[in-house]
Amino acid sequence: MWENLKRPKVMGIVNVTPDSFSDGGRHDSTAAAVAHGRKLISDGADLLDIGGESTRPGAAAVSVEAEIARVRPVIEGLAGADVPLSIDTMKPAVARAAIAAGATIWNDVAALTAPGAPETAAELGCDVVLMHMKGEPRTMQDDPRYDDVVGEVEAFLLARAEAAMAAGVAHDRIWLDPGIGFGKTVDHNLALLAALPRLVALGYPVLLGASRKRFIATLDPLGKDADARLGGSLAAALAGAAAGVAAVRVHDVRETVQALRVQAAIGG
Ligand code: 8Y7
Repeated sequence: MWENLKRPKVMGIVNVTPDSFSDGGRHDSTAAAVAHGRKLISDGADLLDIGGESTRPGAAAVSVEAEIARVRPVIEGLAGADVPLSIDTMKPAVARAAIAAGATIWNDVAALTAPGAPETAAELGCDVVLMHMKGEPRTMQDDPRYDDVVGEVEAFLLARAEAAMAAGVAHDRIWLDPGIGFGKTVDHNLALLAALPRLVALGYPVLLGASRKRFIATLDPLGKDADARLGGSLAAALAGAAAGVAAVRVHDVRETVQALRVQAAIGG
């Protein structure tokens, strides 16, 4: 029946950066982030991804201490809620603190390339999302080039999965993510979205993050503002679902859950 058809899980995004919630101090931003997370759960989120460091091109670097101070109270505040929590960080020390506070997934846009990261992931015993990024956040959008974007992303992700397993991370804890928008032109992003079935066929759960990303505005100039990209975000999520991705990382949880439910019901 259509009540429990298979569809990707929906991972709701909870940003805990000082600019993401109008903020009169740390208590305010913690409370706002926890409230936002609870709202996303009531909207149907299956998972929450909590991040304290902006990966936007040009964003300021955050120290380990500052990043932990941002995310730990939010994870503690949401740990009682009944969905798995993911920590979005490139730093092993932040992942360690987040897992201790109740997170169970490490979402690493640097795919465990920081020193000691694979060993830390193995020791923590958490799930890990290995995402492809070309370059580093500050400069990654300065004329990114590939000979074969799909082949290079696939080879990178498989090599990072091998590195994780060599350090002791179990195969079934590893997720792969093509990293839409991370060192990619619109054509690179579109090639990767079209190649999702090939990434899914690698045998790891695939996470897709296309929500509100800038390529949508390239395809639809009226989507200049990030909050005017819902239609494109839903189109990408539905394409991911059709390709068999395990989860989609989104801002608009309610709308995404509804779209995925209808798509699954049509598919039977
Ligand atoms: C992704 C992500 C971001 C993504 C994974 C944004 C933290 C940029 N995008 N993590 N993070 N995949 N795994 O626009 O695509 O949300 S931040």
